[in-house]
Amino acid sequence: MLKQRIARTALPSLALCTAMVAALAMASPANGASGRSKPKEQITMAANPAALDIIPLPCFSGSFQATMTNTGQQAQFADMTLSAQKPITLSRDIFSSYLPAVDPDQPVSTPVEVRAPRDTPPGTYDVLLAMNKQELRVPVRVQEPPAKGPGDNVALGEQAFASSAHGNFPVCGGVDGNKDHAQWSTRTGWNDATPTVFPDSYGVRFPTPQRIDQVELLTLDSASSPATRYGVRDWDVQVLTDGQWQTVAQVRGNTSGLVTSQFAATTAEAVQVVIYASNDARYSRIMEMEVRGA
Ligand SMILES: [Ca+2]
Repeated sequence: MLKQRIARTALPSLALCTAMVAALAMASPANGASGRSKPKEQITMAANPAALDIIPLPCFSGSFQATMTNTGQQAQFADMTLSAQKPITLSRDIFSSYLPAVDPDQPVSTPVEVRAPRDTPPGTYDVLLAMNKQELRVPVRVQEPPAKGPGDNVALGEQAFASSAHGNFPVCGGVDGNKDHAQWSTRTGWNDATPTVFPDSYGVRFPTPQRIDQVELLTLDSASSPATRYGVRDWDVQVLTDGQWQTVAQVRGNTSGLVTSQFAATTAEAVQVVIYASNDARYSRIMEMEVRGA
């Protein structure tokens, strides 16, 4: 069921400052009986957040939760189609679910990742959620990318990689610009997934070779989880030049939350740290890695 074509009806402007917006679908009664029929199909669509800001770099994707809720009196299957204005891309283009008719209503949600390729012009792009004859617009505001000139952090938002990544600690967390140790475990840092097994490695690849001479490594150092107990202890800093990794700095016996390694300026395609030990001998934890050049 629900295979009818999506009608692209014009939407009234929506108040988008709230955390949730919803559009109501109510199909016509199955027959023309006047005033007696209960609505058979009554499904709401929602997006949370209702609008999002993203930066056109590989590690700065955004996401929202797409939700369908059956507020009617009959269980049904529903198909939500998702589309995006080019060049924005989405992690899925359809969301299908069985929607029970229960009281209280039972929303069914799925995460949708939103990406803007590098060099996407700043501006507002539409993501559209459609179902039956209703449509919900999710504005995606593409921001200016951060400056990457001399002295700037050239790792910010670029493609991070790691030997492994623990569930809630994605590789992008170490290059997202968030250095608030109190927010550790909110996807703002990287943690490996091989407890007690070393070495681990974590790095970032540049879109074009960068002239660099400094790596700042912030390891976990919060009030409850100080670097002396949970930070990384021993690592090498390596740069990738002409496809070969070279060690340019070494750190041993660290107990600090921030270590700056400086080295002779070199042109690198990527930078990584190879971690040999942490202070709890279990996990490698990086809050942020910053890379700079003169
Ligand atoms: Ca971070």
